[in-house]
Amino acid sequence: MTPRIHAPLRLRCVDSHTEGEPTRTLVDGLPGVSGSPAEVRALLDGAWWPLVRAMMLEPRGYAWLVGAVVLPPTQPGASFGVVFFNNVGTLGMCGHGTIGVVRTLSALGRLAVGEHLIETPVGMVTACLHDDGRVSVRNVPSRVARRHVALTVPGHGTVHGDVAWGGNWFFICHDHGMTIDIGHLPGLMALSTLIRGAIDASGVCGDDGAPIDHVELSVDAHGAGAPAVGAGAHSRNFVLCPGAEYDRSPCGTGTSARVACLADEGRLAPGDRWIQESVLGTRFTATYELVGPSIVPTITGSAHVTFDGWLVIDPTDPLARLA
Ligand code: PYC
Repeated sequence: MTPRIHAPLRLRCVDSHTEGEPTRTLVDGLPGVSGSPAEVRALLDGAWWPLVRAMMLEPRGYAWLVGAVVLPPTQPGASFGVVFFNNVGTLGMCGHGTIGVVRTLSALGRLAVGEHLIETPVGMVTACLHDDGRVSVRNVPSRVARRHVALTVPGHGTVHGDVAWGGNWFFICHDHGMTIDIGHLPGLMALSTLIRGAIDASGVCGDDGAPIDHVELSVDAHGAGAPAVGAGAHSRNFVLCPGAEYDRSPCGTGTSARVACLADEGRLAPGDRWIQESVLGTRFTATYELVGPSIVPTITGSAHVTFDGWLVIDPTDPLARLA
C-alpha cells in the first residue's frame, strides 16, 4: 500500500545534468525508506511508486528526468548507497546518474575529492571525484550475452544487435541505417521504438530471461554514417531508455556494455581509451580493466548542478495522484 502522507512532504533535492542528461538527487533520502539498495529498489517499484512518480513527472518534473535516492551505507567501506529511477520504474545502475550524484554531493560539501565506494542494486561501483570536477565511475563487471542477434522489425526489415550487460541490459545495433544526430530525432525515436517492440515480441532477452530494456543505435567513426561522429571520438550512440525517452548523455551503462563488446571482439585492449559520443555530441571517455575473466569498465564525464531546493508534495494535490 502507498505510504500515507497527511501533511505536505518536503524533500531536499538537487538537480544536475551529466553531459546533457538530467539527474534529480534526493540528497537526504526518503522519510521512512531504508535498507540495502536492492531492498529499497523493491520498495520504490512497489508501494512507494506513486510518490516516486509524483517527484519525477509533471508538474514537478518531466518524463526524461532520472532520479536518484541517496541512502546510508550498509556495507563496510561504502560511502553511500543509491537507487536510480526514471519515468516508469527503477534502474539497475546508471552511469550518468552516478556522475551527477557524486558531483551533487561534492557541491554540497558532503563528498571529498578522491575515491568512494558506492552501493547500487546490481553491485558495488567506485567513483573517483577528480580535482577538476570530472568523475570516473568504475562500473560493475560488464559482459556480452549474445552476438549478432537477427531481429525482424516490422516496416523496416532485419537488423542485428549484440545483447550486452553494463549494469542494465542493452541491444546494441549497428546496421540500423540511421544518421545519429539530433536533427534526425523523430526517425531515431521511431526506429528504436520499433526495435524495442520487436525485442519484446521475439523473446530475445539477457541472461536468465532478463528483459532488455535499453536499445542502443551505434555508429563508429569510419563506419557507415561516419560523418555523424565528431573529430576524435570513436563512436556515437542514440540510446532509447525504458519509458520511451532517449539519453542525452552517451549513457554510462550503455557505454560499458559497448566496451564489453569491443573487448570481446578484440578491438579494445585493457587501458585503451574509447571516446563515446551521445546523440547531442557530448562525450564520455571509457577504458576497461580485466579482473580475472571479468571486463570492468570505467566511464569518465562531467556534471553540473542546475537546481538546489525542496520539492513539495501536498497530499491534497489531485495531480500528485498518490491514492
Ligand atoms: O548513464 O547509464 C546511464 C543511463 C541509463 C539510463 C539513462 N542513463
